[in-house]
Amino acid sequence: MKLYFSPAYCSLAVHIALRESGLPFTLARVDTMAARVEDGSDFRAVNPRGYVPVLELPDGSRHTEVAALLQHVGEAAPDMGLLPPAGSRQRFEVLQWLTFISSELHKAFSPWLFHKETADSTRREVKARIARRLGELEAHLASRPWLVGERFSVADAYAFTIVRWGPMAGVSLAAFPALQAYLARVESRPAVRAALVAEGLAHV
Ligand SMILES: N[C@@H](CCC(=O)N[C@@H](CS)C(=O)NCC(=O)O)C(=O)O
Repeated sequence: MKLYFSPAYCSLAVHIALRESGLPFTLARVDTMAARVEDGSDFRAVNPRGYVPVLELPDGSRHTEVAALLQHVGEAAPDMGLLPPAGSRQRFEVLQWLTFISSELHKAFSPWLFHKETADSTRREVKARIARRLGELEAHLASRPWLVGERFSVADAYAFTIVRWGPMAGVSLAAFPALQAYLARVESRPAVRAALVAEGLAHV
């Protein structure tokens, strides 16, 4: 598999899941602003929508949408426990968290807080909304190590990726100690660390 990514973007979630899965993969770094892949090729030819992540499968087909890609990676490595068995209550919970993170957090941060054109009034409202959603995560994680059950899942890879944007986007995590501890817990995982180092977000 080949992952088209940009450092610290939402593609980090899929990158983490791939490293956690133990599956073989390669990385292709993308400059989304310039629509260029690191080899100089046109990224619009890879994804006409212009965004990462894109996951290219061994058969050459290309796929998008973080939540779907995470499910694919989890299913491709069933022994790693990144995605609970189909039909189980825990699978249902992981799917709920993936959807919640995608629609309530990811798409609140991006594009609203990452574009200088966003009006201050909109920015304030979006930040307040994100803070309310982070408050829900804080309450949930105050009594458990991971979003679902006793194991790290693809939902944690996604939550980590998006919640860590908070301080960069002016959303303080100071009021969320359980979330801060959660970020540190996720970051201490060797596969997560390796993904951060590979993206230039942490040092060896
Ligand atoms: N619906 C897509 C959105 C992906 C997305 O928002 N990607 C952002 C980075 S987090 C991006 O590449 N933005 C650049 C652009 O849209 O030009 C998904 O869920 O995967």
